[in-house]
Amino acid sequence: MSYNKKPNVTVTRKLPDIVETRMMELFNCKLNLDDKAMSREELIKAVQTCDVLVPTVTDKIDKEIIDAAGDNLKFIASFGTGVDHIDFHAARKKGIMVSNTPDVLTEDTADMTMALILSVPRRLAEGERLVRTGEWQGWSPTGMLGHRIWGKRLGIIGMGRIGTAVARRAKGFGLSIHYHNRNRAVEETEKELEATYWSSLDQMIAHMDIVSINCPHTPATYHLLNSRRLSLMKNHAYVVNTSRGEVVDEQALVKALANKDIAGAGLDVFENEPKINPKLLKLENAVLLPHLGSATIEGRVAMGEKVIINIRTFIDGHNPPDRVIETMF
Ligand code: 8YV
Repeated sequence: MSYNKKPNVTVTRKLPDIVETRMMELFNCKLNLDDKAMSREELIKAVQTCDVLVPTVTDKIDKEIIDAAGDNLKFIASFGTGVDHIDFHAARKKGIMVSNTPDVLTEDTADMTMALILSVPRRLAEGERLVRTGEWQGWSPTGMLGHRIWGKRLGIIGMGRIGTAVARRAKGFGLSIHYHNRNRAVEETEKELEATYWSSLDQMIAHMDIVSINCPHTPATYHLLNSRRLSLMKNHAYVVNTSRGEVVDEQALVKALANKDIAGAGLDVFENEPKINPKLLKLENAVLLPHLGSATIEGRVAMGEKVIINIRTFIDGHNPPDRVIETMF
């Protein structure tokens, strides 16, 4: 596919100014300057008129929307790494290519994962609340005791780019690294991280002090951490999720937290975000963040640059560097 004129590109959300400026120079762009998430009707209208759609995680590009697309829509250049908001198979069937923005948010997301790994056992958010509400009575030898990080076992579910970056950080904090992944990591990585591979997720979960979810949400990982698996965890163990809410059965997690079947959870993502299970809001042993994993200006500009490169290569008739392929699911 090669375009003689500037392609019509619809961007569904407000992107950093520098990204939008460059996109306006290169493409015939429809931007969303007031950043109000587009309704289904608006999305359908958009796919009927644009050549390229740039959605984000907040747009559900399902089969119905893809089927409504005009013949001109040939490329969905998503702003983000996860592509679970797009029905990839419906797109492929219609000859629409999909790309994402991997790599550039790896370190930021790993930082936020590490922040949650530290925050939950050390009761950071609880402590902050105590100070802000004026209820802090001063230091005491037994006040607000948490649990030590150093020497504990971290089990990483999904040892891809982000999982590996989490492991590198965690090793520096004295955690021993354990992981479960579809494929075993290369020997070099295992050696560097002194990582132990568990082919059985159930076995790994049962032995960990902290479990971090770093796998993508796919049909195979939906509710991977369900009530059965949560019940295998130790009572003193913590769950951290910076991937997608759907990987955890949130109802089951809330129950496990409320019953103290597990000790706590650090969540940056939720099953029905931005709606949060009200029971979760009441739990002191949960640290809750508003999907901040990749929220750095550097990261978001780099994601925008990737979107631009993917669109440019596509309209020049080449394979976009971050083309999403079947085997990712
Ligand atoms: C992004 C993310 O900000 O890239 C991802 O998969 O989860 C986020 O950090 C978001 O997806 C942007 O669309």
